Amino acid sequence: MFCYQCQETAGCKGCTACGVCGKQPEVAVMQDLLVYVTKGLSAVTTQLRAEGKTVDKTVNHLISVNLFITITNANFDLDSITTKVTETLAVKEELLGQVQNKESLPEAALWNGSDYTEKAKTVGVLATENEDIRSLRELITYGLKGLAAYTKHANALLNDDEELDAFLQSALAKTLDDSLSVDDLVALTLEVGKYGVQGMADLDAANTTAYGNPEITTVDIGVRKNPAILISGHDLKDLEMLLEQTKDTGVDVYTHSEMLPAHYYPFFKKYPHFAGNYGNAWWKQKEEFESFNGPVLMTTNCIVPPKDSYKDRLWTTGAAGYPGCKHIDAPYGEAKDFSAIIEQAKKCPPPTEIETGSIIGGFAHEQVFALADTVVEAVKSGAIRKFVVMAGCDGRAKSRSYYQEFAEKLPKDTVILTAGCAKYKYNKLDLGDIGGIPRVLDAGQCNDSYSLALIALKLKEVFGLNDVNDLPIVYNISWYEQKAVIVLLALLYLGVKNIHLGPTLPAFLSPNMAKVLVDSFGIAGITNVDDDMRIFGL
Ligand code: FSO
Ligand code: SF4
Repeated sequence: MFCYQCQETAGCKGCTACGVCGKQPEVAVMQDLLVYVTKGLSAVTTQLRAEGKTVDKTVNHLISVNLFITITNANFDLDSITTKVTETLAVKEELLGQVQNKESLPEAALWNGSDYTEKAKTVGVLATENEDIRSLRELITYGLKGLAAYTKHANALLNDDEELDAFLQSALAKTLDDSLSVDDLVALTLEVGKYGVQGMADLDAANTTAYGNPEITTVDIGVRKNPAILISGHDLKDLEMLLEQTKDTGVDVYTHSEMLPAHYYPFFKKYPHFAGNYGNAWWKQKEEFESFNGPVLMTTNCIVPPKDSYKDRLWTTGAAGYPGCKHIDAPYGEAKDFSAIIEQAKKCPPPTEIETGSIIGGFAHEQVFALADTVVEAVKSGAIRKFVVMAGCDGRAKSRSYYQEFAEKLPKDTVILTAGCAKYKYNKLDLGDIGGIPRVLDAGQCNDSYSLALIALKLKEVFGLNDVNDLPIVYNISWYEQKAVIVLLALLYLGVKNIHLGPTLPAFLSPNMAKVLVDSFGIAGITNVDDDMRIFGL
């Protein structure tokens, strides 16, 4: 195996024996094959569109889910990944029969073998020899994986964007095209960012249409006395179904990690048994799932291989999977049957309290726009000197304590704008407020970084600036997996410069490609808190 798609990759170079995430080599190579056949299917759908034919949205959904399955910590289940390879090949063969001109199709579009394991070993990252081309192909593929994850959530809310799917598939196909130069692939990378903005806008529209606009909300982090289910990941439709089915059962529902922002949506406030948020970012789940005592439903990635003590309480749905853990699913638009989880919950003791108090969030675009006068006044008066975007992911690495220290040392006239699970490094600190505006404004999940971009664009308009980089906003972003890659590419597409990215730069950036990002966009790493404070002018 060779995998270097996430920030925790072994030695900042690549996982070769087994994933730091716990991914076994046979799973890693089968994921490589799933990416390969998905690219082959995408080449076929792209050719069909070029020939004027329509592609059914079930095929679009399959492609998005396949990519999502291969995101870090999403799916460790060899059987379900292998089944997806078979399903994808079958769909591809059927569509291939409709293609008139097959001459330009790549090998991946034509391959229909049965020796998956042997083939898988030949189609991984290292199959591309030129390290710059490899770097760009992987950067594009990882960005598309992140985009596919957001697309999948929008699809679950019956929001489809054929233009976006067509782009996603054509871009996937282009990563197989040996005629493309480094310059072509750099241009394609930026185009992926453009569609990243569109994909996050689609998901924002799907979420806010279904559940209303997030609003300032205080979320309880203690526990109640009832047995309960913990729901983690990013899929709000899954949460809605779970809340509906647990109504009047005596079972409470708590959010974990990236599901916390669900509390900010007006729709979910009508459920009295929606009890609060339990725990922290994904990587602390081994302790927290144990002490939660009840079942845990993983709706997306960020599964840590479970301890035996709670493995029988861990359930997956959607793109997530873990061998030995039960999986529940249903086609989009149909209800998933969570009754088995609810029955298990009834037999479990209530959660053990691990903290008390509350946290505040809900500062997505509409809520911040509603406060615009106060915010603008605070900036004009100098009460707020700078905004610091500290969005992205949290992770296991000790070096990430940098972000807590950075938040603690920020001058009192600065405000943190956050989204994603990175927030857990500072959303429980007592950083106070500025004239009633909390110093940590949480917009929501990582995809809600879209809100942070809208807020920046709004401020640019209010202050009559020509360039978003003239705003008093600095970017100190932490990344872990591929959704952060699409968020980064989206910000670059919007023209944001001088983003600092940590705790380490991606291993998949070759020295030349890292130089392109540094020279063209001012991307930089992090050093230490005190020096970085000076570099940021804080
Ligand atoms: Fe965190 Fe995991 Fe949302 Fe990621 S929960 S690390 S960026 O999946 O997706 O922020
Ligand atoms: Fe390694 Fe990250 Fe790939 Fe897991 S996802 S195998 S930790 S690079």
